[in-house]
Amino acid sequence: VGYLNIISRNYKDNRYAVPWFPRRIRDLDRFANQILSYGAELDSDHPGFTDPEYRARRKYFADIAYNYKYGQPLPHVDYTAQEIATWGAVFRKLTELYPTHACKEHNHVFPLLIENCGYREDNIPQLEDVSNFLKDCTGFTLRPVAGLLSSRDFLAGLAFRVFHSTQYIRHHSRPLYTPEPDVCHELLGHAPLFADPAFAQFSQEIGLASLGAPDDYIEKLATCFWFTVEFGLCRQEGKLKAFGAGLLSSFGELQYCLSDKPELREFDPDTTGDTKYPITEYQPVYFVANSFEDAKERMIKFAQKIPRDFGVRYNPYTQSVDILDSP
Ligand code: HBI
Ligand code: FE
Repeated sequence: VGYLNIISRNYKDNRYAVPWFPRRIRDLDRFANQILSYGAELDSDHPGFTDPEYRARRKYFADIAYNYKYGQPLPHVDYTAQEIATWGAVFRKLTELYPTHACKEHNHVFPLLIENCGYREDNIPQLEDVSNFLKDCTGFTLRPVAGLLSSRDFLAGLAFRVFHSTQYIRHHSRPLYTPEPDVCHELLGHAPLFADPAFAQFSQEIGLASLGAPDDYIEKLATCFWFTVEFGLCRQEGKLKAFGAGLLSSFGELQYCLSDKPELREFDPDTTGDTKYPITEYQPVYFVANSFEDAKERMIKFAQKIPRDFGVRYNPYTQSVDILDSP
């Protein structure tokens, strides 16, 4: 496919070109220096904005992620007693709700994380241990990230079964609130489900669909990600359960999402992908998936509608993406 020779980063100058995308897992190193905001730059309404000690700590975490390269062991962090206490407060509250509110896959994996990865009220698990555990289960791995990535970059990681994870923790003044992802959100919300084979496949399909896709489709895929991986609900044995990480890491919203207040709709990428959502309050609408397999099948069908003159296939032997002639 000759036109792939002109894949370029300034693709907007060239209407025949395709946005650059990673072809090998090592290529993800390129994202490290294109984060949207460096993890240490806090907004004035951030709970840690006026705390110099917290800001110094955030700089430390941002720097280790910024310098991380594929293949290195994930940086081991000694968390302070105050940071562990914050984790403990979050861990204690959320684990009260999981048996009744979380999907069965999350409840299946959680005890394994306690057993194998140091998930405890008095210990913040190391990314390295969680990543190794996930790798054994589904091939998913974690990569530290210094701040927010663009949707395009963040989704591309999923094509390689790589999840970009923050490593810092929220400010101790408000343990049950965070305006951004933190280690509680990543390890309590996201990590457990990446150990589930069907959920891992579903996530990778979103990632593969995103490679080289036009901007408007990246937006639709990011919205599908939002309403599933972040805020998804599913029906299991006739009961509504939460599987989205934004829900499984929020004591307030995890209860609210299963109450009679929000509106529920069936997950379908065609409509879900075009739904607007607020990012600073509880969701007024949730989408319900029948199962991870069904959600995955729907994502594959949706991906076929993305205008793209080539197909992609992940090659696990080389951890690279093969480009196929028109699908
Ligand atoms: N970047 N580091 C990081 N963490 C996320 O959870 C994240 C991101 N960028 C975009 C994003 N999430 C989503 O909201 C979608 O745009 C994919
Ligand atoms: Fe998240």
